[in-house]
Amino acid sequence: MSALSNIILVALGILLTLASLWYGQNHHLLPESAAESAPLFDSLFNSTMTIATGIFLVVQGVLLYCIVRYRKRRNDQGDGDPNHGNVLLEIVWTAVPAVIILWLGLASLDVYQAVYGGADVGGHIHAAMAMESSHEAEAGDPSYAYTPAVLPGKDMGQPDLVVQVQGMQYAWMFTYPDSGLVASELHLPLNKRVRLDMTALDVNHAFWVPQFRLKQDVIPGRETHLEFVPTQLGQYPIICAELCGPYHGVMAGQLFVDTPEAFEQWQEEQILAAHPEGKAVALASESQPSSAFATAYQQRLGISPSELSSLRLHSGSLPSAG
Ligand SMILES: [Cu+2]
Repeated sequence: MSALSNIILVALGILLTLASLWYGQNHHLLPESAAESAPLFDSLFNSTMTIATGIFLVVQGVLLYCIVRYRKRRNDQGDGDPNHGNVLLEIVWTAVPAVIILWLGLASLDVYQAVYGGADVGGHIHAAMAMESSHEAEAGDPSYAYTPAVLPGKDMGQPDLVVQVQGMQYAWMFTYPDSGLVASELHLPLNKRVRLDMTALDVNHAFWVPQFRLKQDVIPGRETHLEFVPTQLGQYPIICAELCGPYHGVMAGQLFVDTPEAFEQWQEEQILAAHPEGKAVALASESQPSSAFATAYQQRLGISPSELSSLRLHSGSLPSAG
């Protein structure tokens, strides 16, 4: 090879590396990231994208070069030079992908363990639950007794909030055990560690929030978990990522990341809406009856301020609204 073609080859290599690195960071294929662990996935994805771009450019470049360089020329009736293998080339194109695959595998494991803490998030059949369900089957009871599972060896610190998630054809249901609130929307406070304890009521579903880079199967008779910290205020779609029936495509929920204050207020409003008998109590016990919060409820319930002040109810019967 001449010195000139060596220089051209090195220059092409540098150009190709730069192009791959640039595209790996600027592909815009991912939605915004809104959870603490999302950047880990993103950096792994970007690295994969960088490598894939490099390989794509090399393969397409060599292909184009060969098409032009070894094209059939006029009056050329020959078959080209006889080539029989190239041991060095074969070693290189076996070793390079092997190293890449190995590295990707290890890096993926790293990210997986960082996000899921090495816990068996895929859900395992708990011995007790398996026994329980087999007893029920014997007894002819089709209903399944749901037992909360213990997270095996997960060391992420205690979550600030636990929400039970139930997937069913074709909706998501969220239960907040601390307040007893059941909602069709998932509201979470910003920058708090959340654990979702998930199960399905009928068939397999999958809980997927693309902006959080989290996806987890939701399975009847098992409990699976997700643990994460939402880091960006906003509204995000919850998508069912497991074909679960004819209306699987419409099985979508909404996830709201609220400020802690807005989260508390939402919870109070939901509890009030779910317990109409508690509304008058809440209004009567509201320390500032003229606040926007109370006023809204007065108007909605059609209670006049004089009626409100005549209410003599104690606040003890209000379900824990704060
Ligand atoms: Cu589903």
